[in-house]
Amino acid sequence: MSEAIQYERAGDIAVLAANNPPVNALGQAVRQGLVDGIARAEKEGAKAVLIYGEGATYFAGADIKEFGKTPQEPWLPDVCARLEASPLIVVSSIHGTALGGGLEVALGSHYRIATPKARMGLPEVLIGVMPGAGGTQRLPRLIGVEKSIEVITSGRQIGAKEALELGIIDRIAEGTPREIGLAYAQELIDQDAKPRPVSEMPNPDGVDFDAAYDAVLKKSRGQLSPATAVRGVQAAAELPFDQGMKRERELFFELMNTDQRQGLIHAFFSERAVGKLPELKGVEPRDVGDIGVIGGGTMGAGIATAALLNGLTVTMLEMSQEAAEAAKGRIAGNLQGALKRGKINQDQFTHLTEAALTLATDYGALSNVDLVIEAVFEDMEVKKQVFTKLDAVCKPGAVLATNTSYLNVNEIAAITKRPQDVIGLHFFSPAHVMKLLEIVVADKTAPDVVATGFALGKTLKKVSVRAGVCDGFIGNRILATYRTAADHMILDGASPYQIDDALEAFGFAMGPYAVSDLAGLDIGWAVRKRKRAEGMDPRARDTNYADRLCEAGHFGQKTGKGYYIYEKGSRTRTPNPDVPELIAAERAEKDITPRAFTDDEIVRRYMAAMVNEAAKVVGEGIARRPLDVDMTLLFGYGFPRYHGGPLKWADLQGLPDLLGDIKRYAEEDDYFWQPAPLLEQLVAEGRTFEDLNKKG
Ligand code: T1G
Repeated sequence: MSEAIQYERAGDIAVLAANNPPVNALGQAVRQGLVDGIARAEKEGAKAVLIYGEGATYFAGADIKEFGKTPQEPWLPDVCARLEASPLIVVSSIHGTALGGGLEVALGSHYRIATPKARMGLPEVLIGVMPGAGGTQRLPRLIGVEKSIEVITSGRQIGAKEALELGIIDRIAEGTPREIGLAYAQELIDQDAKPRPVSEMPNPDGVDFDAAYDAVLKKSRGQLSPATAVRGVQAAAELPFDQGMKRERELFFELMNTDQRQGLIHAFFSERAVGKLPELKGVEPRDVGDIGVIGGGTMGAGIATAALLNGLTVTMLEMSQEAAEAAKGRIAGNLQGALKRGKINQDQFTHLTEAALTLATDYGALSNVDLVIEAVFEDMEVKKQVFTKLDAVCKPGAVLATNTSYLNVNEIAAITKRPQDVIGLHFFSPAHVMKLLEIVVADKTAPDVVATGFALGKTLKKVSVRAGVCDGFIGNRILATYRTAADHMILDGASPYQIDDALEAFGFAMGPYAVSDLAGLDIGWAVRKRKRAEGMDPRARDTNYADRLCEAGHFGQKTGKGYYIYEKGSRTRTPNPDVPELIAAERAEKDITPRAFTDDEIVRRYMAAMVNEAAKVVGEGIARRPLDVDMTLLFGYGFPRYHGGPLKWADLQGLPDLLGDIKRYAEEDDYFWQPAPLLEQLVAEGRTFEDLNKKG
């Protein structure tokens, strides 16, 4: 018997306890242990078998680390079938999260009991596959086709109460999974209960599966797995069980062999790896309980909201009582959202806005906070004034953070007597919603201050990425480049609307011009003016047609007009007819004869610019690893998760072809298209960005 499944007898009940931390993933040893365990129970003449998980959870699914490797027997569908075919009463007792293959093992059992806090689901579509061990065949027999389609294509977790109501489980009981499992198994024995194979239940009624498939595909923005899973559920309605299992397996392996599965698995593991930096091993973060936020505008109020929602107390410092009250209003407005969604109740809302939040207009109020985040106007002089005051009033050891999105954190740190306590914490708007947090480490930032940044990010449930100091850090620096590539395509003949459509077909929720309308065209306008004032390289291709829009007061959604026109109060967009004229005028002014672009070329150029700049960011050490860039683009810039991130996408495309594209584009513009040294090195050495991730 493998130690991954521990076998013991409790009277007439054989107990199979999973012991494969941290999540009892169904690796080969666990699968073998279940098969050996059921055989031994039958041989010994037990009357029932109890299966449960030691530690944090029942089985949390197949072992994703085995994906892409040669599958080893016993295969999970066969394990589930073996349990189900047993003449003994097979009981699963669920706690923690029974997910994917874990729930499928439970569905292969005859009876299912759960603790009140147990959660379960079939999240396989979220990692690019679909249930592959009978989930699409057994679940519909238990809860029907429509509910199964919703559960499987959403991949959501279901609480024990809902699972009981749906009929996924038979019982909820307080106690350890072992206690409640043994009691339930004994009760079943006493009742002379019989095995109850789900596979012998009748086919569930069907629905219009083509309509269901189309609806799911439309919602998935190009991701294949949810819609493919619908076809698996269809087999449950239309085929005998064994044929349905074969159909499920076919569809499962179709998805297993897709780039999207590789992208989504990369995202899954990278999201967990990105916060693990070798240099932070063993470095203790400083305690943070009370924080100060300076500046209660959109960003500051969002940061304060995130902190309040995650158990921190906040002192909001503004220039005047009136401004502080306005900031409180913004915070209360944000918290109303959480109240409406049921994330907090009325008492918690009152506590957060009245007790956990303090308003102040004097820096002295910050003398005892553990960490301060300034979110004042993006101007170096203003930031320096703020940090000079913080340096004077904050207690020794307080962490002084700036939320700047591009200013030089070294320069800010240098104004203080404690540069080791200064760090950048770059939140993304809205700060209480967006998961990305760039932790910008200046030259003198102390390691335990970096660790404190990551600990704060964890408290705020952010995906934190370490960034070095440069203009735009990781995300905004790369954004500036791929956005410029799009602008160049417009000057050369593409339309902003074709570009938006092409990139939305690639998987972005919004194309770059729709995003600009959402963020406000005045932001890009300010950046263009700043770069012109700083002096641009004469080889850089500047563009001014959008300046004309801004000069006319058209800033996008907030003014109702930008690249698109927005009917009052609605988000639906129609192209602004003025824009093509402005573009044509600029092309004429620059003597450019426009040419046609295919959607493929648009995507290829846009992504080549993104990958090339990302390779520079990694090569210069601004980002620690390629996966750090991937997570930045996924969690801060709406990059399609099923591509895994720009550098995972690049690996999947093949770096030599991408470098070839860049060199070809450089023949037209060798200033913008300078191949990244790291990309050239990897191609020369026949290596991938993934090889660098493994180095860590
Ligand atoms: N396989 C391998 N490792 C896993 C794993 C899994 N299924 N789930 C988690 N880990 C690792 C994770 O990488 C991390 O490792 C550690 O466990 C703690 O995870 C046939 C084919 C269970 C809700 O998709 O949703 O079954 O970083 O940090 O926040 O139909 O992990 O410590 O080295 O996330 O408490 C379906 C995925 C698989 C569940 C726990 N199952 N996991 O969250 O901890 S496909 C899933 C989760 C399948 C069958 C198909 C979460 C969690 P490290 P963690 P957590």
